[in-house]
Amino acid sequence: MQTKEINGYTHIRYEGQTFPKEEMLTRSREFYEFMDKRRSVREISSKPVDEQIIENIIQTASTAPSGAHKQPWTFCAISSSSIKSQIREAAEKEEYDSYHGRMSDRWLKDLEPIGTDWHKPFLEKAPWLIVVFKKVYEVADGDKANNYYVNESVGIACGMLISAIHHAGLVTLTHTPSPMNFLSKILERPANERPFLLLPVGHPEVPTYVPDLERKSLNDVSVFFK
Ligand code: IYR
Repeated sequence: MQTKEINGYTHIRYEGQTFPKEEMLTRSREFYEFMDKRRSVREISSKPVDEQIIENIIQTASTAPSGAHKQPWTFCAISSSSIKSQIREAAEKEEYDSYHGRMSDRWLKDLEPIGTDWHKPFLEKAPWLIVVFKKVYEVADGDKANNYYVNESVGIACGMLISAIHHAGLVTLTHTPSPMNFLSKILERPANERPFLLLPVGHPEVPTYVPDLERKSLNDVSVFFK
C-alpha cells in the first residue's frame, strides 16, 4: 500500500470510487429521487427490527466527518420496553409543558399543519429508540479536553443516521423534547455527554399518513456563482 508521512503520521492512499460522467449524472439524480421519498413518520408500527440492522445504521452514522476526527458522539439504541416507557413518560411531561405555555403562539401555529401535540405514543411503540448524545469533552487521565465543532459533527452524523434508516427501508422522526436532560438520567450517561436528538426507528404503520408538504425548489435554496 502506498503511504506518505505528514508530521510524522502515516497517510494512506485514498482509493475513492469514480464513475463516468453519464453515470455520475444518473447516480446523483437517482439518489436525490430516493432521498426525496424520505418523510418524517410519527405512526411507527411495533413490528420488530433486527438488532443487526440498527448496528449497521449506527456504524454508518459514525462514518461522519467530525472535528479533528474526535467522533464526539454516543448512540444509545433502546429496545427495552421498560426504558422506552420511562422515556415516554418523562418526554410527555416536558412536551405537555411545552405545548401548554413554553412554546409561542407563532410556534404552535407553525406546527398546526404537521399535526403534532404532546402525546408521543411512538416512544413506546417503535421497536427501537436511538438517543444521540454529543460528547462536549473527553476525559483522559482525569483531564478534560474540549472537543471541536461538536454540534456540527453530531448534526452531520444525525443526517447520515437518518439517511441510513431511510436506505434500510425504515422510518424515523427527529424528536426533540425540551429540555431533555431526563435522557441523561434514564440512560445513566456520564457528565461529558449531553442529549442531542431522539429518533424512534421502525416500520411505518399501514396505512400511514404524512402532511402534504412541498419542498423548496432548487432556486429557493441555492445560489450558483459561475
Ligand atoms: N418538540 C415538540 C415540538 C415540535 C417542534 C418542532 I420545530 C417540530 O418540527 C415538531 C414538533 C414535539 O416533538 O412535538
